[in-house]
Amino acid sequence: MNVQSRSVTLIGAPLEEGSGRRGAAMGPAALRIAGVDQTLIDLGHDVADNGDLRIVPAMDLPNHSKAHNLRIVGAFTRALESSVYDVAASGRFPLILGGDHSLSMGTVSGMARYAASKGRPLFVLWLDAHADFNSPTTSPSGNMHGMPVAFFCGEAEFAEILPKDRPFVDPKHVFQVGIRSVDAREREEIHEHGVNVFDMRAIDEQGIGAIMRDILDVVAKANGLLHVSLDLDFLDPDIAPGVGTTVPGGATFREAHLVMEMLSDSGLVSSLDLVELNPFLDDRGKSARILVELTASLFGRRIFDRPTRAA
Ligand code: B3U
Ligand code: MN
Ligand code: MN
Repeated sequence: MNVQSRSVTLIGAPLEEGSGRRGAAMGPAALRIAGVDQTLIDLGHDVADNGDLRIVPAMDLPNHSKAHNLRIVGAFTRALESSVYDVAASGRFPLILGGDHSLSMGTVSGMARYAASKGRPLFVLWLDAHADFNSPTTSPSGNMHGMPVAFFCGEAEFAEILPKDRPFVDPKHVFQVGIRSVDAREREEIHEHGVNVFDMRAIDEQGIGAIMRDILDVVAKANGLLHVSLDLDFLDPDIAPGVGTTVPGGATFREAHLVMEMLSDSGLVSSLDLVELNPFLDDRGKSARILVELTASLFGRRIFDRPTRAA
C-alpha cells in the first residue's frame, strides 16, 4: 500500500454541553479504546496524542437563554481555536476527537486562521444529517451543536466568543453532504449565504462519487485547504446508533468509505473532526469502531490500490 506518511496530532475535546444531553464527553475515550491511534500507526503515520483538553467555563461570557452552556462551549471554542492553529502551524495534522459538534466552532476557526497565515483559502466538508446553521435567534432548541457553521461563517450574534477580527470561512466554501434534517429558518439562511448543499436526494440521484469529484476539483483548483467535519449522524443509524440525534435514511457504509477514500487520494485534507459519538447510546462500541475505520480510509487504508486518476 503506498500511503503517504503524515504526522498526526490527536486532540481530545470532551464536550457534551452543546448537545442538550450527556454522553458525548465520553467520545474521546471511546475512540481511543477503539484504537484510533494504533490504527494510524499501523498505516505508517507518526501519531502524537495531546490528551484531552481540560476546560473551565469562560466567566466573561454571559449566561444566554438561547445559547445553552455558552460559557463552557465558548471556553472550548477558544481553547480549540488556539490548539488546532498551533498543531497545524507546527506542520502536523490536527485530528479532533469529539465531543459534540459545537466544538467545530473552535476547530474550524483555528484552521481558518492557519489557512489565512498561508494565504490559502479554507474549504469545509460538512458530513452531517443537519446543516448546523442556526444562531441563538433562529435555534429552536438553544443547543449550540446546531450552530457551528453559522459561527465560523461570521454570524454576528457570536461576536463576544472570539475576537471580531478572526478570519471567517466563506459560506460558498462550505460543502454540506448528507443533509436530511433542516429547520425552516436554517433553510433560508443557508440559501442566502450560498452554502453548497448536497442532501440525501442529491446522493441518491447523482451518486456520492460524482459529488465528491466535483467538490475536490473546486478545492484543488483554488489551491485550498480542506477541513473535514464528520458528524456520526451522517451515517445511517442502523450502522451508527451511538448518536443523540439519529435521523433515518443516512449514508451507507460504502458511501461513507468512498468519501474517505476519495478524500485520501486527493491529498487535500488538512484536518479532521470526529464528532457526536455518544458511547452511552452505542451498541457495544459499534459506532466508535466505524469512526475509526473511516479514519483509516481517510489516512490511506485501501482494499486495493487504484491507478491515480488522470488530471
Ligand atoms: N437543527 C436542530 C437539531 C440539531 C442540529 N444538530 C443536531 N441536532 N445534532 C437544532 O437544535 O438546531
Ligand atoms: Mn452536526
Ligand atoms: Mn448532525
